[in-house]
Amino acid sequence: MAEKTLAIIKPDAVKKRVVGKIIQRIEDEGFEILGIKMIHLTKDEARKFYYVHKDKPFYESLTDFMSSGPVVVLLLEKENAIKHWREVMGSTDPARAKPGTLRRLYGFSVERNAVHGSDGPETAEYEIGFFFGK
Ligand code: DAT
Ligand code: MG
Repeated sequence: MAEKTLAIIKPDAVKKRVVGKIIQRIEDEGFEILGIKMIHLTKDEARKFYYVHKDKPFYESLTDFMSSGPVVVLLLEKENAIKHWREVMGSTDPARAKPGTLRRLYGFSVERNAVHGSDGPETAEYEIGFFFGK
């Protein structure tokens, strides 16, 4: 069954000029791009998007980073899109991510890790609605 997920190319990857490489990988992995846009999140929007992490010690730093420059948000569709996209991204910490994964290739640190992906069906629904509406 086709499933949707939300991907973000984070400010560090945009600054590194690897947007094209990441989008090429998305297509090579068989995802259909149903929506794509570049936006610069405000601090408040970043806070809202990462609300589930509001009590974490890295919340302020993370939302500063995510509002520090433009990001590219993508609505992706594919069989098992959520799990597949998380596999392509790799572990949260680029140093621990498997070779060939996007975070290993382009991430810099646990915080500046190049890409985001929804972690489950409910999160995907919330995150897709957040950027693309219903
Ligand atoms: P993921 O993005 O792999 O789903 P997460 O949902 O646990 O990871 O965290 C969201 C983001 O928050 C993550 O991409 C980077 C940042 N983050 C997570 N753990 C962190 C930590 N220990 N220190 C700094 N930033 C962290
Ligand atoms: Mg997460």
